[in-house]
Amino acid sequence: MTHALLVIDVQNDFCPGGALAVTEGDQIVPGINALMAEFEAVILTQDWHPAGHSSFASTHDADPMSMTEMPYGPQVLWPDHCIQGSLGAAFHADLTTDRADLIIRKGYNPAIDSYSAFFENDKTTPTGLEGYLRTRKIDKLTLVGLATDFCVNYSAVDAAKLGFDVTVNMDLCRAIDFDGSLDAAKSAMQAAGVKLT
Ligand code: VGL
Ligand code: ZN
Repeated sequence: MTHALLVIDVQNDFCPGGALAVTEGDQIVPGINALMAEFEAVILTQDWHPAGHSSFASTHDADPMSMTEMPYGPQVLWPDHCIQGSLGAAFHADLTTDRADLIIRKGYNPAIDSYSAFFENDKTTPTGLEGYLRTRKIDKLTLVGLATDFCVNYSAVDAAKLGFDVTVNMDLCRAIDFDGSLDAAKSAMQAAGVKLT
């Protein structure tokens, strides 16, 4: 089996001081860097939204963390975050990016959010990551990063549904944990056959 490490959204806006800060989001960085040596491939994802993105509360004159209905289903409205080219969208300064074979960006479609590294939130528009992994014969994935209950969860569940052997290293993830989202995410990942360690 060819085993890749998939590092989800370790970006300034998800770390303390950022626009959508995840508690202790920065504390996982040294452990992720150390883990990279154990994998045949390292892939990083980067949340990458245009200004005025449809997932931003400000775009709808709504309160951050409120819900809206999109053509593809319910959507949390977030504070503006990870705007293309901004410092908030940059990787945490201590994250080792040199080991990355691929950096995959997501959330660039103005009308559709993309939590998963595989499909946008309409669950049909692909990011291209599946094809990349299959053509490189990568069949096993370990996921780490931010946030456990959103982008890690959606990526892990999609990967399992696509037939990859998927593990989430929970020690090297941190959650937003909003409205029961962390418990729901753990259940969803387990139901999809994702191993949580
Ligand atoms: C994420 C909310 C909005 C994440 C990205 O990386 O988990 N969460 N955009
Ligand atoms: Zn986002």
